[in-house]
Amino acid sequence: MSDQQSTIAAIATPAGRGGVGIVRISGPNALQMLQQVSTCKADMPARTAILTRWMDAQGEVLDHGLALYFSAPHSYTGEDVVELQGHGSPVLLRGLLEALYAAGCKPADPGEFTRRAVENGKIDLSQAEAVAACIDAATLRAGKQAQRQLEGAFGQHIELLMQRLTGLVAHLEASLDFPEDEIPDLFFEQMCEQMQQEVMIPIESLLSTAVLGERLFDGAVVAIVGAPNVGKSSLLNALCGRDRAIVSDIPGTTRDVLEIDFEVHGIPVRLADTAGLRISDDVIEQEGVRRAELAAAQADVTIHVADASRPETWGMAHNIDLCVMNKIDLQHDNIPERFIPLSVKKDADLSLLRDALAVQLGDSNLADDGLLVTRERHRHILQQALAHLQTGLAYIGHESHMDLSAMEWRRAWSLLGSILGIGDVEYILDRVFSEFCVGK
Ligand SMILES: Nc1nc2c(ncn2[C@@H]2O[C@H](COP(=O)(O)OP(=O)(O)O)[C@@H](O)[C@H]2O)c(=O)[nH]1
Ligand SMILES: [Mg+2]
Repeated sequence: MSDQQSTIAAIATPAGRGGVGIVRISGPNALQMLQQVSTCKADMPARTAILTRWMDAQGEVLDHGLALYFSAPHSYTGEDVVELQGHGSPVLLRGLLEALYAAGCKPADPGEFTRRAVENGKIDLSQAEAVAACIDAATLRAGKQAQRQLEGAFGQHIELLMQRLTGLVAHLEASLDFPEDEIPDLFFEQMCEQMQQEVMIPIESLLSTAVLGERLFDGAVVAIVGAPNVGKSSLLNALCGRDRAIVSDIPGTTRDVLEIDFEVHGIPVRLADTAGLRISDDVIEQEGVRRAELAAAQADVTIHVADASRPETWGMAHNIDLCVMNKIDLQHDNIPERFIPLSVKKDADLSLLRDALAVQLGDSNLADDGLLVTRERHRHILQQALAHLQTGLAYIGHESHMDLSAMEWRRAWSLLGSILGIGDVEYILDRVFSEFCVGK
């Protein structure tokens, strides 16, 4: 539990210089702290921007700018909150922070503002995680998904499943008090059917989005492999739209693994170009080949590039996810179906390859994202909850085991609740907020 009696302060804007820098204060004495360090008066109105000056502990002016006051509970944290917006000078912001500490503020822990928002019931834990996800999002698509979760859509869906589960558990528990022959034959059958349709299938369909959802935020590593001189480096340059890798007609040009970040349909991808796979006497090239093989083994997706004019480059010993037949400008007959045909040099239309890559990365529905499971934490919980629901289902109808069903289902309910931060979740909060930045 964060110590909510204290008033905390932190710089909310990123480290370094910038146009504007913001210091945030939250807690019961926020307004008093503001008065101590600035020219603001005690009757400062809430939700109004006031131009003010703030001073260091010796009374010397540090900066001037806007003061905003949000009175509890109508604020981000649910407590009294003050924001001071001054110049984005790291030294002056630091000076203000020191003045606030001298006045009695405590330094905020990473994510403490958001943690207080959760503890005060302003947002649920999945929304708090979405705050971090939205800040960390590497692509616009990921950012939009984080926004959706921040607005509460994911949490509301979980809440709905919990409500249905509560209804079913209550129904089952009520039946435990009746003698068996008074319960209609279809009662348990219908209950199982309802449990599956209304709770388990929705959880399964949520889980089916996890590969894409997690990739959207964690990214994926894609390795390009193949024989020397087939056009691997040309493909990397074309895919990322920059002239990054050296392209030449001399086999064995690429030796180190060259990595570049780009995105495919809004999924962050680290693309690795590698040395051409062949037997070589050159020790440096041998090392390049070893690294290429390692990169392929570690990648989430491997793209094998072959040269249409050289059939000896078409075969591949490794586990390959996608096959590209390059240089079809030179030769385009008898190309096996598993290859995506293209010519990087002559007509670099990479849309087919991009789409195929997106599918490999879990993006089978290129239209609307809807709700996605974007965190390992959520996926684990949903998997566990589903397992308990299944176990509970198996006990149903066995007279002596019915209370076990209810127990399993209640366990699933608590698990779902831990997604939202409901229940005894102190350790979960500690873990979730340890990943936050200070000032958020
Ligand atoms: N004709 C033709 N040549 C290509 C094509 N793509 C790449 N090349 C040429 O093939 C040679 C090897 O390319 P590079 O990208 O360095 O291959 P890597 O060794 O697999 O990385 C270079 O001379 C490229 O210009 C293509 O689609 N058609
Ligand atoms: Mg190369």
